[in-house]
Amino acid sequence: MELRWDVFCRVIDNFGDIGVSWRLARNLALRGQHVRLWIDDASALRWMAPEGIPARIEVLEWQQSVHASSVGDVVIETFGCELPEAFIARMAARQPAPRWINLEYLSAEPYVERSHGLTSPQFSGPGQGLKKRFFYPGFTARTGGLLREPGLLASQATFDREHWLAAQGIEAQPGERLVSLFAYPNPSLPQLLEKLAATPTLLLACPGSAQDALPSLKLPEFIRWRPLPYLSQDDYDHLLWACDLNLVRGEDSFVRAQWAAQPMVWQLYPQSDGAHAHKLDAFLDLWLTGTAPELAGPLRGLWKAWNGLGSWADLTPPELRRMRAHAKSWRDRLTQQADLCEQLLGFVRENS
Ligand code: TRH
Repeated sequence: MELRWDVFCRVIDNFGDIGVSWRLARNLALRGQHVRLWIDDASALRWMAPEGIPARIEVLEWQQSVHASSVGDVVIETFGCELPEAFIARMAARQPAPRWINLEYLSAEPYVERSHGLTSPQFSGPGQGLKKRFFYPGFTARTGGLLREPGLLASQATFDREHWLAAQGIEAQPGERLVSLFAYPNPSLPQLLEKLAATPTLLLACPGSAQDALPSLKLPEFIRWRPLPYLSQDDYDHLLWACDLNLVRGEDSFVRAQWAAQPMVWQLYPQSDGAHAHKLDAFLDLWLTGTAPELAGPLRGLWKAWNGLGSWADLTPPELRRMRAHAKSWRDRLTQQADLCEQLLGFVRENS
């Protein structure tokens, strides 16, 4: 089924909005779908997608959607970005009506399973008569799953780590492990470095707060670091595959670290009402279900401490070998689940 999709994205801050929308557009195009991505600030695509815009995708100015002469078969509103009223009015006038889907934020909290697939009929306003459906990504069978390209695992299996690292000019010394760091400003960076220092480490810092903070920190003896430029989305994946430990943040890099199946630590976007603490606990509870307490305890401790929600004192980071085994079994479990685009296509078919 070849459909026309209108995906709307508003960049609020950081790169998650555009990162997820772009990945969604690419995933749909890979499955033969046609996508118009309406976005208010596409500037990050210059580094996220330096290879250019693939066939079947158009990237368009958000404002132009007001004058669009047609509406696709499916309209995706990412993260409740509120479509322009003029576009909604065109949606309401279209015969048959387009399927209208709100793609929500990723969480492992219980409300996700309860809310996934719910419908909100529009009783008034320009969209009167339309139905908006809520689509929640997630980690369990009763959610919408996670974005994963069809060939992802096959590309991982043939990835040449040494070749990729050499091409980036990244050279680890013998015995040194590689750690990627993509983070929000985090006062715990010195404590993290202390904990990492037990093993010689080359820290690869992504642009942003880590690169800003590191030059003024006194590094423990066994830690070296180097800044990375913004990588394309594909090369950011390669970085995650190449590293022995990945510190990731937000939403999309967090998902990509799970596909990478390497040890990881997640930093959540801190919210003033503390909502991120519940979100973290919900994920840890699910992720660590059935994990031996000797691994689960230190992992939980490390993740909480990195998020400012637990103490660094007496914390011994778990062995990477054990973290890796856990990461692989979690990845294998996730791959049993239909990916987000497969589920989205099914959802659209069901609701036709
Ligand atoms: O940038 P983020 O912090 O975005 C976040 C999340 O969307 C979060 O849910 C939201 O509440 C908050 O913003 C406001 O982290 P995230 O989601 O990992 O997005 C980063 C994107 O950037 C992702 O698609 C990966 C991509 N990326 C690259 O392509 N190259 C790079 O070099 C780096 C560092 C990232």
